[in-house]
Order: sequence, then structure tokens, then C-alpha cells
Amino acid sequence: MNHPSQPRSRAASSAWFAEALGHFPGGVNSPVRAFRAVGGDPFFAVSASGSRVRTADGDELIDYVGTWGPAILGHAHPVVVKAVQEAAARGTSFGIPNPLEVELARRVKARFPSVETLRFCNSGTEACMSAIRLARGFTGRDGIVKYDGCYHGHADSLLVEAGSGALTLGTPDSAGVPAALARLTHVLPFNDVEALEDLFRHRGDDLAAVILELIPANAGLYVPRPGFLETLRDLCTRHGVVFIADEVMTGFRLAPGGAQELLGVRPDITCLGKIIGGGLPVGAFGGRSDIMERLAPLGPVYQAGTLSGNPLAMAAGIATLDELERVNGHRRLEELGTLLDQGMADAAREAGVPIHWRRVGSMFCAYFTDHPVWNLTDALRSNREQFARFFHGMLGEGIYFAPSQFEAGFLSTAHTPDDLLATIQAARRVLARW
Ligand code: KE4
Repeated sequence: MNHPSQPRSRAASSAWFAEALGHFPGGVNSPVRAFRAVGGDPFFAVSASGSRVRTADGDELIDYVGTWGPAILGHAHPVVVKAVQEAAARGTSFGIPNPLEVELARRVKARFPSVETLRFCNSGTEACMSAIRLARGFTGRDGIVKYDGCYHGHADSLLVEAGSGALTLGTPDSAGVPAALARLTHVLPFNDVEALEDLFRHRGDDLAAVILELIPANAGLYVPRPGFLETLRDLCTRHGVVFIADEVMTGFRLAPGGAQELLGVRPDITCLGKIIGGGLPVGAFGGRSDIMERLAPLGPVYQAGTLSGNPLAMAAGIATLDELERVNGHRRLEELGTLLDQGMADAAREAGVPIHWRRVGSMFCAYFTDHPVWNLTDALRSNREQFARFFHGMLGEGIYFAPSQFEAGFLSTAHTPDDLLATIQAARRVLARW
């Protein structure tokens, strides 16, 4: 593919955005798309294929957002498009069990041994919200624990010190969440074993669940210190607290079996989304059968969805997972990531700009700080003005990074060494101008 085009005027996107502002709050259907963290107005995408997204203005950008994770094969992969076309021709929704649900469930369970039974739903939010309700129903307890900076979608109980767009917009505690409900959510600093042990010492037997991203990617990207997850697993087991791993973003991305395979931890419930729908609306939650059996119609915890197990999303997910395995995608993603590591480190060093570069598999984050980042407090030290300058500089070079310091970037198997070379050369030019 040719090198990304130098963005021309944004007239077409501006015209679309001007009208969108009259239709949608902030002109968007999801807040992080509004570019509020980096300034300026968003471009409009009209098509995407492989590692590229094409804007309404005729620009072609190298895309490191990948629709926030689902596009692990790149955009419009032929096998995914064909699978969706064929499924659509057979009917877009049945509202009745269909074989594709079973086929995708087989693939999820083959890669996630901790998932004994599961249920499909329509978003990561729904998966996490349902997992919390299930844990409360299973334990008969109300308290939950989440970690600052982690984002689990926009269910009321989880919009407390949340990451992603909530953090980006400075509204980590959303308005509209009843104080009585928010009080049931205890928030801890990630990687802080002492705070965890202290909370369990005082409240362990009141807790229904702990939910966390095993490798948090909604305040940039940071990783668990050795022993942290092991302590959490042990405390949950000892106190009968449901350990919920939110792998909506990391599932099937960081390894075939997600972050839990990489880290060797076995949660009680895992939440999934994004990649398992190949870009179509999907979510899933699953784990220990003794917990999942409390779900209706077997048990007293209600959860439902008109489009859950939708044949198009199932077909796209099956095609995505099969192709990812066929091309040994995770090895390729690691090769690409290693190239990016070296190039970004060189670019920052040559320009003398402090960047703490963190990458795990095909996810990465460039924090504009010279401190290491192990938790939200560290992440908040990063220089957001510098990030915004870098973001727009790269966009001007035809490279689209996530429009917030508190989001991760994503590689796909469609990215090429040429794409990375163009990206690194662009970073050198952008940083050299500082
Ligand atoms: P959705 O409801 O957006 O499908 O998933 C919510 C969710 C749950 N858990 C994790 C770990 C997540 O990262 C997400 C959503 N991810 C963000 C990007 N960081 C979605 C982008 C957006 O909100 O527009």
C-alpha cells in the first residue's frame, strides 16, 4: 500500500460534523470520538480496509485505533466481510437459538479454560454489568471493588473513578449515578497490595466481586506488578468473592487466551467483547458453571437481549478468530510490536522528548512523562498538552493514534513493516519540530 496521504483540508468532515452537532450531543455517539482531549474536531471516516481508514476529505490514514480493538485483522478483512454477507443473506436476526452461537462458544471455551459456560450479549458494557449483577446474585452480597482508571463500560455501578472517555473528559464519576449505589463500589489503586489486603481485612465478607482489567488499557496501558494478581486471586478465593476479569479489550488480543493466558491467572468470570464480534455489536461473559447457573432461565439472576447471539456478529467473530489462528496472528503482532518499540524509542531519544513507551503484544501507549507508569496516579503525571501536540502532528502526517493520552493504541495483522517505518519517520519529524 502507498504511504499515507498528507491530510488535505477537512472541509467535508467539518460539514458532516456541523450537521452531527445538531443531531447528537457533542456531535458523536460515543464521547471519546469527539477529540475533546486533544482539541479540534473529529474527521469522518467513510471507509476502511486493512491498516487504513479513509476520511470524508479523501485522506488515507494509517489507523492505530482499529475501532478501539475489534479490528485485530485490520478493517474489512475479506474472510470477515464474506462471512457477514453470507450470514446476512440467511437472515439478520432470529431471536431463536442458532448454530453460530454454539460454534463461537466452542472457540471461546477452547481458548479460555476458565470459561466453562458463557452467555453472549451486545456490548462490553452489558457483559460487565451482567457479570456484576450475577456476582451479587450468586453471593447475596452488594459491595464490589473496581480499580481507579479501569473502565468497564457505562453501567451505573462501574462509572466510579472510571477510565477511558470518562477519565478523558474529567468525569470519572458520572452524574446521574445514585450516591447510594456509588457507595457500594469501593475503588482501589491498581498494583497496591496493601490497600487490597486492608479492604479485604475489613470488608472481605461483604464483597460480591472484584472487577478489573488484568492489564489496564483505559488510562493508557500499564501492567500488574509480580504478586498483585496472585494476592487478589487468593483473597477472592478465601472470602468467596467473585474475581471478574474484564478482557473486553485484551481477550483474544494479547494472546489467544487473552491476558489471563499471558499472566497465568484463573478468574471466576471473564468479560469479553470487541474481537469476538469482528467489529459487530457483541459482548460475552462466562466462567465457573456454578456461578453461571444462577442466570435465568436456570436461576434467579435475570439477564436478556433481543440481539444476543446475533447471527451476523457470531459469523464475524467466528471468521475473525479462525483467521487469526490460521495466520498465527499473535506471532506476527509481536514482530510488528517489536519494530515499533525500537523506532519510537529512537525517535523520542533523538528529539530529547521524554516518552514512557509501554507495549504489551499489539497494544501500546506513549506516555509523555519520564516517570514509569504503574497506576493511574503515574499516568496522570503525563503531559497531556504534549500528547495533544503529538497526536495532531501525527495526524497531519497521516497517522491516526487514539485521540486521548488515556487510551491504548492497537496494531493489527494488516499493518506492515512499511506502515511502521512511515509511522516512525513521521514521529521523528513531529518530535524534531518541538
Ligand atoms: P463497550 O460497551 O464500549 O462495547 O465496552 C465497554 C468496555 C468494557 N471493558 C473494557 C476493558 C473496555 O475497554 C470497554 C470499552 N473500551 C472503550 C475504549 N477504551 C470503547 C471506546 C468508546 O467508549 O467509544
